[in-house]
Amino acid sequence: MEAMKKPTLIRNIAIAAHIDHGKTTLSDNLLSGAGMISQELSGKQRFMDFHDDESERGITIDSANVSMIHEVQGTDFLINLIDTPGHVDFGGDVTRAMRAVDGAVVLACAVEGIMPQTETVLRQALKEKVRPILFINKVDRLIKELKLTPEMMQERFVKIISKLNELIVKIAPGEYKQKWQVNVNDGSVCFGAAYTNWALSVPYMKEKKLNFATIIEAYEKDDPEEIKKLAAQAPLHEVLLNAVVEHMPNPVEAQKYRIPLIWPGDSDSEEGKDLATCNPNGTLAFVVTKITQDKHAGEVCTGRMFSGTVRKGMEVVTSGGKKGRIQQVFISKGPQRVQIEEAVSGNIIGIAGIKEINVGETVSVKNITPFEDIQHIFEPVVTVAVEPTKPADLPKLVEILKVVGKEDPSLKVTINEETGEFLIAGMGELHLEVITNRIKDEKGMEIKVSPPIVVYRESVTKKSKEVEGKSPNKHNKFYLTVEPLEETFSEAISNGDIHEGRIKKKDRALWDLMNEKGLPKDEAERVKDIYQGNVFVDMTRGIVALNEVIELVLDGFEEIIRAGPLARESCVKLKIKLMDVSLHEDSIHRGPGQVYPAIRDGLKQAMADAGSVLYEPVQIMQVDCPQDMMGNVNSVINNRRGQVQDMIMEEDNLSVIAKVPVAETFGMTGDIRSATGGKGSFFVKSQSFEQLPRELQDNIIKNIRTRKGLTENQ
Ligand SMILES: Nc1nc2c(ncn2[C@@H]2O[C@H](COP(=O)(O)OP(=O)(O)OP(=O)(O)O)[C@@H](O)[C@H]2O)c(=O)[nH]1
Ligand SMILES: [Mg+2]
Repeated sequence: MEAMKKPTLIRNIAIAAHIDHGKTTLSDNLLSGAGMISQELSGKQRFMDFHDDESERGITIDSANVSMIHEVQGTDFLINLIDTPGHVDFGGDVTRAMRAVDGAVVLACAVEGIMPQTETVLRQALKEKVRPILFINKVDRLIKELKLTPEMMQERFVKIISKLNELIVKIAPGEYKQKWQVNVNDGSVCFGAAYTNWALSVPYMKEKKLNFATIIEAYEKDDPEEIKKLAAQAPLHEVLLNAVVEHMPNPVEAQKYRIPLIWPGDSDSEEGKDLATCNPNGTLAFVVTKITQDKHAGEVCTGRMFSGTVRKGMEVVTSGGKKGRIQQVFISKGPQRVQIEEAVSGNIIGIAGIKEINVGETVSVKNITPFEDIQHIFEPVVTVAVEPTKPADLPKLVEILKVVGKEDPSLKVTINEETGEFLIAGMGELHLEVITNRIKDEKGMEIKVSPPIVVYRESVTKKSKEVEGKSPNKHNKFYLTVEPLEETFSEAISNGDIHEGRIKKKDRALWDLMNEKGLPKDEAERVKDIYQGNVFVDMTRGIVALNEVIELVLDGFEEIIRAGPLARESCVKLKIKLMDVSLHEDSIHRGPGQVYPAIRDGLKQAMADAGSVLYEPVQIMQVDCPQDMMGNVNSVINNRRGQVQDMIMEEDNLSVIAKVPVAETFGMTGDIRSATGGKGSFFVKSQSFEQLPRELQDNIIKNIRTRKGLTENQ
């Protein structure tokens, strides 16, 4: 494994696509090409879907990684590959995988083309400056099922390629809109059939004198031996991995432009230079992108080495402030792990021995600026309550939930103080079903699970008057206003252009950016905190001793954001301005016990005056079905408070684009199936929060408050 020691010989890639487009089949076949699983079994064995529930359901739930060697003209390259899930409920795993890689092979099924989740995974890749190339899969179906001629096949490819390129223009940052266009002539587009193990690209066809007719002929003979011959002439692994080596950046090239995006530290510092050059002799920097529990090794962290060398026995610190010693260093081969002595920058590896670490954290030998948090596209909006069947099992359940929450950072686990139930929030019904089943089957714990409910958000509709928040001793007064945050600014926070956190330094560049994103200039210069999509601005001047209490003020602000006044759901899109303050002269009388309640009181009043409202999660979804089923599909949507936004007809297929509140989507899979005689399916395109219809608000607030056991004044 010489290539492992030379970053320029490494390529780190993710396989990403819409559900069922063939990612795992393709990954399996790349492995068999590298001699790691038998040729006969690949495509059928599902080596990369090694969890029991994955093979039972036939879908990928966890991303899995594997390292393999690929030779190009006498040089061995190391390919570290991550197979990612396609179902939107497991999209968090895709986002996290993108931190570890520099390139993504985006698959598109030749029949279905670019689907909603294709756009989402592309977005996830480009957000981390991960370069996409395209693989058009299931080409056999164009020949066998649709009986297309070579010309028609080409037409279809052109359509898929242009659609992807349009999306790249739309989503990619700046210069990459053009630089990262995929092109059939240079080989950054390949096509084939993962299932039968062949692939082609235009350069490869020229080199080997193959054309579309060759493929069609092979299929027309209707003899499996002919397809095997085709696979021998144009082996999938050779064609695709050649393209990967040629078009994907190696870690040294990639880190030059990725580090400024994902690492906020000083680029002129020693560490900054090590990271930008992927220096194997530099300061250690390893970012955790996945944590799994292993019976023998304990907690295993998989992640990306961005600089330095990690060795067995090394003493390290995490960005969470924990110390540990590296007990093992691994490379992964799907379910197996192979221990190695050391690994240099540029690799994707596993390490064991550090406890109390979370996904996203940075591991080093000293305190260095940690990497940016990994920003997820969707938030967990569906919740179930769980409790042990036997009350005596409660402590064990607490331990299990800790592990579950760590292995899957897309989950949010909280406890309902009133009822003692645990609330698990996840991305959707399927996500929670998988997680609660794993608690039962894999962790061996009997639990009762409630039906799913959605989470809400609190916000305001207009600007409040200036209100006075008074401390219990009446000596400290805070004058506040609250109003809806500028939409453009809110977007800039959610897409990561503006980072969250408290702002202590004078930072002209940041002020300008905030102004450009929609905050008035005088406010931008006075922002003190950006928290969960809300902004706190200090408009006061020259208040003596305010700097001594400002951290407490911000604590109070964040507390209200986490649990708003209407129903203790978290707040979004608020701009809170501190207009004036009067403080007790003696610091003893302006401690946390005085400041917190004053801020809470002020914000509650201000929000009530600003017309507080509840937001509910809504999904934009695409329902695909035959055209004559339009009426049936529309009535399922209408019965669920949904609105049809668009209908696209293509050949015999109809795609209905609709907006449906998440609270109304439970059980929808079954309804669509029966409304379409099994021929329809739906996919989530995007998700956001929208104001709940007024007429539902009072009732829903009442229900949430009862569920949470809140009294009138809480
Ligand atoms: N006809 C045909 N079927 C294929 C091809 N590649 C994969 N499939 C089939 O498509 C289905 C989905 O394949 P997977 O590899 O599990 O797809 P995936 O993208 O990993 O699915 P998720 O991870 O759940 O999103 C399986 O039934 C495969 O056998 C192909 O080239 N041609
Ligand atoms: Mg899969």
